Amino acid sequence: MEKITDLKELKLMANTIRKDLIEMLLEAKSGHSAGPLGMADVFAVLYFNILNYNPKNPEWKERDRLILSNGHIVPVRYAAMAEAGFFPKEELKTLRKLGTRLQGHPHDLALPGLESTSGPLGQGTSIAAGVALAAKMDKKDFHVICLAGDGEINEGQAWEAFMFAAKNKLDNLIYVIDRNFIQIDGNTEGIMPLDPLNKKFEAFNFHVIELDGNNIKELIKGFEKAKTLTGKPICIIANTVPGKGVSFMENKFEWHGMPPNKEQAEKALKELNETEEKIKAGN
Ligand SMILES: Cc1ncc(C[n+]2csc(CCOP(=O)(O)OP(=O)(O)O)c2C)c(N)n1
Ligand SMILES: [Mg+2]
Repeated sequence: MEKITDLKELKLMANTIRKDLIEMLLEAKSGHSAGPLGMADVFAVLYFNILNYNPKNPEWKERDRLILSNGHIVPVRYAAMAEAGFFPKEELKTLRKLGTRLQGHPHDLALPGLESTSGPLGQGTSIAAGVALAAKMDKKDFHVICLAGDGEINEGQAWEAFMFAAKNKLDNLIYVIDRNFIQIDGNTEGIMPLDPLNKKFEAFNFHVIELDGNNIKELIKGFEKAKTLTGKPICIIANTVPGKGVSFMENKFEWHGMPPNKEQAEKALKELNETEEKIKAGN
């Protein structure tokens, strides 16, 4: 992959991914807005700084594995993959269309570069733990990065997999939680309180790193540190703002599973274009 180290370039990439997202969701007329926008910085950092992969050879055996457990945020992965050269950007407009490779939830067999099929929440944790254990048995030194939503870990299956990962000392597993405090129908702490989440993961024998998931510099530092930790699996609690970058979507759970209409998309793109100019000007 082509590594970008310049922070400004990475910020611009995250902003471009956000613009791609708005255009895709408008065209699809259905899909999720808040989670993907909130995770655009994480995806810019993963695909352009952290992950080892080859877009021209997606099955390369030594690649890092990115398991997307919260499958509903997959549009942000498609946008990052298109920017990274896995497929042409025009294909982004086929999101959720009949026969597309870009299904509303990731279909592993449809699109090279996805690592698992997901949508049913909780399952990706088990998949990732299994892949990490297999990597250890095969003496491979790639990392397995699993992304999950905070509401997602209401699912008991996730906690079974955490115990399994800790028991097997899967220090090649980096489990990233999108800590955005929303889920499908409200605030996470009102529906099923998760805090103190850091202490829960410590008690489950994970290394814990907490960071601002919308801060490119902190993300790079956090992932780099995570790669050096040993003896236990790693949990990165990434505090993000759902809907980040589009002011009228920020922190509103109603945007969990709703696309923008034409007027809203125009407003969002105007805002993101202004942000682009600000980043270019160095603010
Ligand atoms: C097993 C299962 N139960 C319910 C759903 C429906 N569902 C999809 S996303 C979601 C909310 C998950 O919350 P979170 O992971 O925090 O996602 P966010 O709203 O932050 O994007 C729910 C309940 C599902 N996909 N799978
Ligand atoms: Mg959430």
